[in-house]
Amino acid sequence: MKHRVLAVVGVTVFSWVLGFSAVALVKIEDQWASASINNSSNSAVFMTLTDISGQGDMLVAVSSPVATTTELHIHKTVNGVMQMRPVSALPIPAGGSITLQPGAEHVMLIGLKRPLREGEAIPLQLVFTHSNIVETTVPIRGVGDLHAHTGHGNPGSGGTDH
Ligand SMILES: [Cu+2]
Repeated sequence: MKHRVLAVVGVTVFSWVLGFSAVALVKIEDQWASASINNSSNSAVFMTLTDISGQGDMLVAVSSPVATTTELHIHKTVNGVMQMRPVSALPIPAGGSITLQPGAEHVMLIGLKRPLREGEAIPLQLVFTHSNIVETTVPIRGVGDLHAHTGHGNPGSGGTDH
C-alpha cells in the first residue's frame, strides 16, 4: 500500500516539474463521505465522475490525509452475498460518467486517523490517467444518507464496513 502513496507523490512531483496546468478533464460532482459508524476505522467516499475530454479516462489512485490506506472498490455478488473487491482502476467511458455509490463502486478509506464527523469535510486527491491529479473537498454525511442511498434495509451484511 506504501507503493500507491509513493506513486501518487511521484506523479505529483512529475506534474510540477513539467509545469502541467491543472486542466480538469474529469468533472467531479456530488462527492460525499459517510460518517464513521460505531468508531469503525473504515469509511467510503462516493461521487459522480464525468469525462469531459471526450476520450475517456481512468481513476487509478486516490489518497487522503485522514486515511492510512485508500483503495478503489467494487461490489460483487458472490453466492448471493455482496462482497467488496479492490480494483486497480475505475474506467470512465468517453463522454460518459460513472457513479460511485453505496453498493457499487466506491473509494474505501482504510485506517482512519480520526473518526469522520457529519458536517465536516476531508481533502481528497484523485489521480487519473489523462486528467492527472485533481484535488477536491469531500463533505461528510451521516449514516441516514448512506441507508437512503443503498435502497435495501440490510446494513452490516456481507461483511462490509460501511
Ligand atoms: Cu469498500
